[in-house]
Amino acid sequence: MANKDNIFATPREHVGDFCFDDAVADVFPDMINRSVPGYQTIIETIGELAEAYVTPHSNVYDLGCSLGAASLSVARHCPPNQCQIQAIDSSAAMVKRCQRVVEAFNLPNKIHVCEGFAQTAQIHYASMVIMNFTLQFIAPEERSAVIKDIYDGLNTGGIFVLSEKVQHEQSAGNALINNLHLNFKRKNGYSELEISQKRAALENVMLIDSFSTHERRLRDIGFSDVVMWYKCYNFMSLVAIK
Ligand code: GEK
Repeated sequence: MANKDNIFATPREHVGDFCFDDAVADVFPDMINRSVPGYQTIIETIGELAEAYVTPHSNVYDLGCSLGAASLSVARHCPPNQCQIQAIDSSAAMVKRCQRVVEAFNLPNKIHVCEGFAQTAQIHYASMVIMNFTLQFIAPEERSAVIKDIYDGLNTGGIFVLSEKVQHEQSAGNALINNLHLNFKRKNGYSELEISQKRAALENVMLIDSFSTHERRLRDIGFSDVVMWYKCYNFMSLVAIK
């Protein structure tokens, strides 16, 4: 059973910035499943997209892989030895655990786990690049350059899967989707204290864009199509096709 996320359950005098340290990595599966609506659907669908788009002998990149859920889904959905999967994360705590998870399975496709930043990942001969809730942690002014490097490293016909928390552009609609998400967290057992302390911790760390900002950026960089295949409350997942 996954370790329960109690990180923000006790009152703190000062709530510092959120970071992906050992404490977070230890409870991460519970945290993400109770916080992101449809997380398992997104992970499963990433595997289905890999089945359709990953070409023989190509590379797949999972930037901000955490414990490797998306990489594992790709590895299991593709035919044996179809691709090389590069799972990259900037958190040493995540990388250490991800390596252990990957070693625990006899996978049909190889996953290389390494510590590094999405901003400096060397993307080449890729048929699929995944950023599953990672871009939102990268400084807004760096986002276009990261996506341009992804675009350049993708083969024609390759896909970029981008999942993000988003904001609605009008305040009434934004309040509506935020409230639905708050109810989702309450129903999953988070207290008001946990919700408010986590919100404070993420305030300076997770800066979210709207769907139209994401779509414009992807199209400006050159992607030929941008498909929103998943949306629930303030969470969405896009596929951008080169
Ligand atoms: C999943 N994709 O389970 N470069 C690389 N990694 C980064 C960077 C960066 N610049 N900044 C943050 N990270 C996963 C879930 S979690 C989403 C992704 C969440 C890493 C960070 O260390 C963390 O592991 C991950 O991005 C974000 O499908 O917690 O909301």
